[in-house]
Amino acid sequence: MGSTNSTLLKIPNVEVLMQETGFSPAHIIRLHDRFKALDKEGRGHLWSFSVTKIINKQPLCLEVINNYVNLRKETVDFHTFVKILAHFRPVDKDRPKEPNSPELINSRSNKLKFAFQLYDQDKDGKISRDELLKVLRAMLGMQVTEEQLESIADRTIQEADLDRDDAISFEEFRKSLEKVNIDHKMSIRFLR
Ligand SMILES: [Ca+2]
Ligand SMILES: [Ca+2]
Repeated sequence: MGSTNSTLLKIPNVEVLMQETGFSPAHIIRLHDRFKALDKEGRGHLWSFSVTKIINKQPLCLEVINNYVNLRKETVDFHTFVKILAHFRPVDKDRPKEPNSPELINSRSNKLKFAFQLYDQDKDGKISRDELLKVLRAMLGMQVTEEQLESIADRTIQEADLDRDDAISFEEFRKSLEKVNIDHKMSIRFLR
């Protein structure tokens, strides 16, 4: 227990972080170890990281997350790192939500918002065809030709774009995923 506490004590605002993300002390310590292993030069932030390397599992969206940092050209400190991963924490079905507690990062609507942000790189509230293409390219890479990518992008926009402005708003995005089990697709078991 002694070493456990000392790791936690080294993390600033760790209590807030646990509250916001719903991660247990054991999760936080494990993620901190992973973070330190990735941050070889000890700078306290990462330029990029591969979630697949961290978790060894590949739900649908993970390839996208792997490119998250690269596309944004922002660095990721430990808190951001934990918060990114917290979106993938499965919902605790046996732990009822306390009435006044803030919405957890891993709620369905936050998972959707996070996924939307991955696409909406210029943060104008809409996914443009170019943005969609960028993510598809990162996700599918070499497996498909540029022509196929463009046709997937066009089809995706056509299906989701209800107001015909050639872009996907958050509302359109949410509607197009209404029947998808986001919790299942965006969940990772962090501890066995
Ligand atoms: Ca955009
Ligand atoms: Ca639209």
